[in-house]
Amino acid sequence: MSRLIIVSNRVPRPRERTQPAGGLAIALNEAIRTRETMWFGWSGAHDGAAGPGPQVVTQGNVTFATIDIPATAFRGYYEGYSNSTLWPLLHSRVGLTLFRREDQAAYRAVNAQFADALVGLLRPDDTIWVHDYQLIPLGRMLRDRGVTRRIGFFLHVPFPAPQLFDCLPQAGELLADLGCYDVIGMQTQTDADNLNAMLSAQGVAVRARAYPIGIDPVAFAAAARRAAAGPEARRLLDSLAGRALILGVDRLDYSKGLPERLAGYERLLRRFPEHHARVTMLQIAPVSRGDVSQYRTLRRELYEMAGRINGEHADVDWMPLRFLTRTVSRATLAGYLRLARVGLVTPLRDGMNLVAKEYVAAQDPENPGALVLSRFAGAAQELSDAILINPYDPDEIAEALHLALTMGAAERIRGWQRMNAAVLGNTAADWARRFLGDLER
Ligand code: ADQ
Repeated sequence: MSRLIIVSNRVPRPRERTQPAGGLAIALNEAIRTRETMWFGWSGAHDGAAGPGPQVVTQGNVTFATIDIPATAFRGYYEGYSNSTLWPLLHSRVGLTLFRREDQAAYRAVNAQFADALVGLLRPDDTIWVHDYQLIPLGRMLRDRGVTRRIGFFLHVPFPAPQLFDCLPQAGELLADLGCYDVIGMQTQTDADNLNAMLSAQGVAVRARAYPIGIDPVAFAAAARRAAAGPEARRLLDSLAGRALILGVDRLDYSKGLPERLAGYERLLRRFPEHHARVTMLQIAPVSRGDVSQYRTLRRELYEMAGRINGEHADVDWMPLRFLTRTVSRATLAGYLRLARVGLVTPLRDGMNLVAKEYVAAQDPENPGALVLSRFAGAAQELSDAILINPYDPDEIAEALHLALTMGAAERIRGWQRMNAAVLGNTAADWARRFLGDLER
């Protein structure tokens, strides 16, 4: 079998390499474990102290190769074009999208830096798999440098309707970049259809296909069982004093529909007073991209909303909402998900949303909770047995929460069994196998 080259913006940090923590590392775990792999990406450093060339470390059958990116180029590439142009646009948020020529130049320059450093590490028979919107031009840049091997690209985030993507001044160039890949993978058929409409209008021959990403549900369920009996879950459970837990877990990102979620919970408290002092909502939302101004504004808005909700509804012995912006370990998180009577996942747009699948995997089969899920998350395609909502309507969220909180065990078990079958039927390993199978065919 040829060597697999994974390219992503970030590679796992040294301490994550044996115990993968990030979504992509976990998803790729099996693919990398079973063949010789090189994982290439940004080191996390700007200074170039290690010299201009890539830093290469081999651990078992995986080689990690990383490069530093100068701070000024990084700002335009990452905070600028990746996270202030492509991220909002790909999530259909044209109003939040910044269009700056200098960011686009930095984005292409850093992609070229990736290509220059990677090309020197390649062997003639490598299979190359590029990940996500930060690296769309990389395939073409490798081709320009003489790479003829199979190169695949997977987009982890959604792709918007053609009319929206067309707002991007450099749309045509990015579509031509995508045309240089042998296989283009998207999370859902809708994303693939949106991109394909643009590719065909542009005269590009290659077509995107849907490869919905999964989790490792067996391992996650085992971790949830273990953690639910551990001290962290115990501490949470004791603090609830018998109240039902509604749990939300997301990066603090405007795509996740967090203000809409809090508004929905607030509406539940107003419209369904029978839940007063019987329910507690915990939202864990670690700060993400704190250097981008829209993210700082969002954080302020959420602090303000959380304060208001507690101020208006709390009692001396009951805080309706707990809002945390620190991260928790994956194991602890798995235990919390198992304790939650309701998993609340309300993105306005999301490529897949792995938290929804993790919530399902974490449940106790004898007494599972209910999942309230935005129909605009990719996961809604597979988890159609969740309580699907439109996250823009706080009343719909409130009604779904009321339904979830009052649903009998038999109905919860029925819904969970179907969702769990879907999660088990399409794992992270299946996803990687399907994509690589097509790429190497
Ligand atoms: P993200 O936008 O980061 O991923 P998601 O799919 O939910 O969103 O994955 C987040 C991962 O981080 C999950 O495994 C989750 O458990 C973990 N996580 C989230 N909040 C956490 C917290 N507070 N503490 C600890 N861990 C936390 C992007 C796309 C998604 C797509 C994935 C994978 O935006 O749509 O599903 O990539 O393709």
